[in-house]
Amino acid sequence: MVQAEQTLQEVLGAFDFSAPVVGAVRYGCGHINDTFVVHTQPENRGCRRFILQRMSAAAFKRPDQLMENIISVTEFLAREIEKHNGDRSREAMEVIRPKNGADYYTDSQGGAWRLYPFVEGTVCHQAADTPELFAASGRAFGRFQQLLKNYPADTLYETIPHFHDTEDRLAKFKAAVEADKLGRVKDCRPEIDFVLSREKDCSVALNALREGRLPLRVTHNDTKLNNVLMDEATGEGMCIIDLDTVMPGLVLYDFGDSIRFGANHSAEDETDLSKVNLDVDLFEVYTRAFLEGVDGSLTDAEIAYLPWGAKLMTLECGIRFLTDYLDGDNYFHISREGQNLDRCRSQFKLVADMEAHWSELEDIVSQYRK
Ligand code: ADP
Ligand code: GN1
Ligand code: MG
Repeated sequence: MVQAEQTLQEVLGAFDFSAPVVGAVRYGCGHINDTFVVHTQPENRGCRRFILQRMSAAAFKRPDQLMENIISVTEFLAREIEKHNGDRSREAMEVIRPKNGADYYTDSQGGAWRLYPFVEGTVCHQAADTPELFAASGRAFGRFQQLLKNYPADTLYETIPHFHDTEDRLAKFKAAVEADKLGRVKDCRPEIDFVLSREKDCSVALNALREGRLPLRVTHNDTKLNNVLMDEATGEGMCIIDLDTVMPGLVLYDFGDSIRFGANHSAEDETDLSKVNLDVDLFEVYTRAFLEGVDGSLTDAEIAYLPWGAKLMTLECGIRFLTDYLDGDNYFHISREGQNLDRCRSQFKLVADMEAHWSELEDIVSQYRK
C-alpha cells in the first residue's frame, strides 16, 4: 500500500463511523484542505456520508487552536439556530471527535484530521449561475454574521495571523519579489506593477479601523460561494461551511470576498481575460441580499465602505496568488503549472473593472445608507 493510502486507512480506523466504511474518495474544490467523502453502510438503511479533512499544514500552524475555535463556534451556532427554531443538524456544522476523545486525530505522519457529518440534501455551487442563487448566498452569509453577533470575539484564536491584513500581505508580496526564489519575477512584471501602483489602497480599510470608523466583528473571512451549502429543495442557503477562518474582522471582508468570487461569470483561474468581468447587477443583487441577512445591524460607515470591501478582497487575493506563485506554489492547491498566476491575473482584471465602475458601486450602496 502506498503511504497516502496507508495513512487514510489509519485515519479511518481512528473514528467511529457506527457502520462499515465502504469507501473514501477525494471531494470538492477547496484550495486549502485535503477533503474526502466517506461512504458508510449502516444495517437496514441507506448509505451514510461524512466529510473527512486533513487540515492544511501550510495554512494552519496550530490545528489545536483551530479546532477549539471551530468546536466552540459550531456549538454556539447550533444553540442560536435552535433559538430561531431552525434545524441544527442541517444548518450548523458538527465536529465528530475521534475515538481517543481529542478534538481531532493526528496521524503517524503528523497530519491533523477532522470529521463532520455530510450535510445531505444540499448543493455546493462553484459559480453564481443565477441572480437568485447569488442572493440566497448573500442572505446566508449576512445571517451568519448576525448569528455570531454575540459571540465572545476575544476568546477566538487568530488561526492565520494577519489573514486580511492587506498591508501585511503587501509586505510579504514585496519580500517574495525581492527573494525571487524561482526566477519567476520576469514573467509577471505587469502584475507586480499593478500591485505597486495600488500600494496606498492596501491601507484604506485598516486606516478606517485604526481611526475607529469601522468596528471589529466576528466574521467568516472566506465567503466564497462554495463555502455555503444550498438547500436542494428550496435553493436557499442552508449551512455555512469552511469555518477555519472565523475570527474577528471587518464586515467588508465577508461582503467583499463574496463579490470577488461570485459577481462575475468566469472561473477564478480563467485564462481568457476577456471573459472576466465584474457583473454590476450581481453586485447589486448581493448587496441587497447581504443587507437583508444582517438585518439592519451595519453602521452607515460599514455600508459606505462596501465597495472598498469588494476591491480590497479582490486585490488582496490577487496579491496572495501572485506571492504564492513567486514562492513556488506552496499554499494554494494547484492542478497545473501557472495556475496561481492565472488566478492572480483574473483577480486584477476584476479590480480594474471595479475601478472602472466605481461610481456605480457607490450609488448602489448609497441607497442603503442611513
Ligand atoms: P477548503 O478549506 O479546502 O475550501 P472546505 O471546508 O470548504 O475546504 O471543503 C471543501 C468542499 O467540501 C466544500 O466546498 C464542499 O463542497 C464540501 N463540504 C465540506 N464540508 C461539507 C459538509 N459538512 N457536507 C457536505 N459537503 C461539505
Ligand atoms: C482559499 O479554503 P477555500 O478554498 O475556501 C483561501 C481563501 C481564498 C480562496 C481563493 C484559508 O479558500 O482565503 O480567498 O482560497 N482560504 C484560506 O479561492 O487561505
Ligand atoms: Mg472552502
